[in-house]
Amino acid sequence: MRRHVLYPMMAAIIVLILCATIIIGERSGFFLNPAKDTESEPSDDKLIVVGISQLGSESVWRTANTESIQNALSRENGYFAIFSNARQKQDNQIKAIRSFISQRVDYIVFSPCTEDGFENVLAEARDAGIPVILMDRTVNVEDDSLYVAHVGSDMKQEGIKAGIWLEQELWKRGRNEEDINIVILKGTEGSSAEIGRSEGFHEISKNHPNWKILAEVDADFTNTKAKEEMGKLLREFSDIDEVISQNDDMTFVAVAAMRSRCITTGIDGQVIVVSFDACHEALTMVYNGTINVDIECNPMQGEYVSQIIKKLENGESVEKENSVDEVVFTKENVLESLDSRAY
Ligand code: GYE
Repeated sequence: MRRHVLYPMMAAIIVLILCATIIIGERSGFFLNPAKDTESEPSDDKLIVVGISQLGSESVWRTANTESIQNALSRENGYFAIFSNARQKQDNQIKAIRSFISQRVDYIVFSPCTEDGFENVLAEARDAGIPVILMDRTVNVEDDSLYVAHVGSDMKQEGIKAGIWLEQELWKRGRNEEDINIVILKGTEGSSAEIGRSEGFHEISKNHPNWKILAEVDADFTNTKAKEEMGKLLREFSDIDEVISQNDDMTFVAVAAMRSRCITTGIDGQVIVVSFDACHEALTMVYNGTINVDIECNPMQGEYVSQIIKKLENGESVEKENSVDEVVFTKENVLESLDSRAY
């Protein structure tokens, strides 16, 4: 064959071989950035697979809690997280946990909407050899080997803090002998957050016969339900001295409902307002004086959960109860935390 025919043919064959190599290489992942794969992110089979069953997205607090766990259990940190939002429905949580069990995840992180009703599904997880870590709320089970650890707040302590704050406040105002009419907007009935905060507050209120609890209503930790319930309470009672609202989202609408009826709240107002959670917007209202006190509940629990998983991976033992640090915010101490509050 002549050279002027042979050379172009050889060149074409080489180009074809190169193209085929590139295509095959790309499909097999050979040309993926090797530095990224091997150095900054662990390979898939080294990732710890975690099923996260979050109970819902009902509040600002919950959004912060979800972000915290998703950031902590990221791929860069060595995790493959499967996230499920139960939209405040127990059935959805049970389904999510069953699905994690059938996917044979390594761990389950679970924030239970209510305390009761999870015994069977937790037993299924334990039988499958999958450790369960409770985040935020807890469960009511006879056998506490159904979960390995709980990371969250001491909700009863939070309720006690609210009661003690009120005792001291009424004393300062010289109103400690006076009848004080109280209404309570409760969070989701049967959730450990509602049970603990209610029990804690009652533990203090029972020492004060002059504290008259006019009503305790379930407002589900949501602003929609709280709007409805607060409206009813304001129609029913014209002489409320104090509103205790078990989370900030409910507090916002309670304060707005009172304002729309020309009832003033807070430090110089007619109605004392006690809130829980301490998100940025509520802390701003504490600073402005429209909310008297906010009992902090710390949602940044993801890092603690991750540390527990890493310990279990190393075969180390872990504490069953892991409480997060929390503060009581009033106008006196709120300013120093206001700027840094990210949620
Ligand atoms: O206070 C509330 C949320 O369980 C502590 O749930 C949590 C509570 C929190 O909806 O805002």
